[in-house]
Amino acid sequence: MAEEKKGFFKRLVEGLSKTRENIVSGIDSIFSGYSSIDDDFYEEIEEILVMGDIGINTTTAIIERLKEQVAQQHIKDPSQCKQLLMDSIKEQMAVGETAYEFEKRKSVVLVIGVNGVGKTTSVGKLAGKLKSQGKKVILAAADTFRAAAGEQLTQWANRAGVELIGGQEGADPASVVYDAIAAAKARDADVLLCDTAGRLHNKKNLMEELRKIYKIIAREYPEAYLETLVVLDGTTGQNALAQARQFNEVANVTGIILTKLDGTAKGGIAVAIQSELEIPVKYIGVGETIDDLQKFDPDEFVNALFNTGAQDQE
Ligand SMILES: Nc1nc2c(ncn2[C@@H]2O[C@H](COP(=O)(O)OP(=O)(O)OP(=O)(O)O)[C@@H](O)[C@H]2O)c(=O)[nH]1
Ligand SMILES: [Mg+2]
Repeated sequence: MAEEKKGFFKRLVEGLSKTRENIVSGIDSIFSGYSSIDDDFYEEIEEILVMGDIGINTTTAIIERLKEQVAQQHIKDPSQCKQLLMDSIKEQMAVGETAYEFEKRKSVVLVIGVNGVGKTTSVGKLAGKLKSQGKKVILAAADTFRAAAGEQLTQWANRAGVELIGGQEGADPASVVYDAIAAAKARDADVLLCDTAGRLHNKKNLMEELRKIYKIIAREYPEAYLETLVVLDGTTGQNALAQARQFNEVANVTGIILTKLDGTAKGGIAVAIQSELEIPVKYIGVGETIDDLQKFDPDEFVNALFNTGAQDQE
C-alpha cells in the first residue's frame, strides 16, 4: 500500500510537470525577483494563478488570504510567502471530508460526461481498483450509441477481470442498466459501474436519458447506494468547469473524476473545481493505464504541484 502510494505520488509529480512549469516556475521567479512585498508582487502572483486556470474567484480568495497572513505574521521577505501561498491554495480546496461510501456499500455508480473526456477509461480503471480491493464489480455498458463503445469497455472488463453486461448497438441504455442490476443482484455484486454515452447533444436529451436510468435504479435497486460521477477532461481548463456546472443542474452530482492531468498545463482547474463548485474531485487520471487513476487528495496535489513534500512521502 505504501509502495503503491509512493509510486502514485511520483506519477502525480511527473504528470503535473507541465502545470508546474506553467504555474510554479512563474511564481518562484516572482518570489526571487522581488525584494519586498508590494501591490505589484501580488498582482503578478494573481496573474499567474489566473493563467494557470485556477479561476478568478478562487485566485482572488487565495490572494486575500495570503495578504491577511502576511500582515498578521509581519512577513517582509517575499520568499517566505511560498508556504503561505501553498497553504492558502489548500484551504481553498477544502470541501470537507470526501466520502467514498459507494466503495463500502452495495452501490450503483453512474459515470457521465461529454464526448471523449475519459468515461470508459475511468470506468475500466475504477473497476480494476475495486477488484484489487476484493470487491465484486459488474460493468454496465450503457453507451449503446456505437458498437465500438461496448468493445472498448469489454477490453477494460477483461483487463480488470470483471463481468460486463452490455446491449445491442442502439439499445435503450436504461434497459442495459436494468439487465445489469438483475445481474448485480443475482451475483451479489458490491459495485455496479455504469458507463454512459457522451453524445447526448443537448440538455433535454441528457435529462431524459438520465431520468430514465435513475427511474430504473430507484425501482429495481432502491437499496443500492447511488453515486453519480461526472468525468471532466483536465486539458480543457475552464471549459471543464462549465461542464461540471451544467451536469450539476441536471443530475445530483456526488463527485468528479478529473482526467488527463498528465501532459496538461491546465491542472490548476482541479483547484477551481473544488473551490468554486464545492463538488469533491474524487479521482484523478494521470495516464492511460489501469494504475493511472487515484483518489484525489488536495494536500498531496498541491505538494506534487509545487514538488515539495516528496521526501515525506518516501
Ligand atoms: N493521458 C491520458 N489519457 C486519458 C486519460 N483518461 C482517458 N484518456 C484517453 O482519452 C481518450 C478518450 O477516453 P474514453 O475513455 O474513450 O472517453 P469517453 O468519455 O468514454 O469517450 P466517449 O465514449 O466517446 O464519449 C482515450 O484515448 C483514453 O486513453 C488520462 O487520465 N490521461
Ligand atoms: Mg466511452
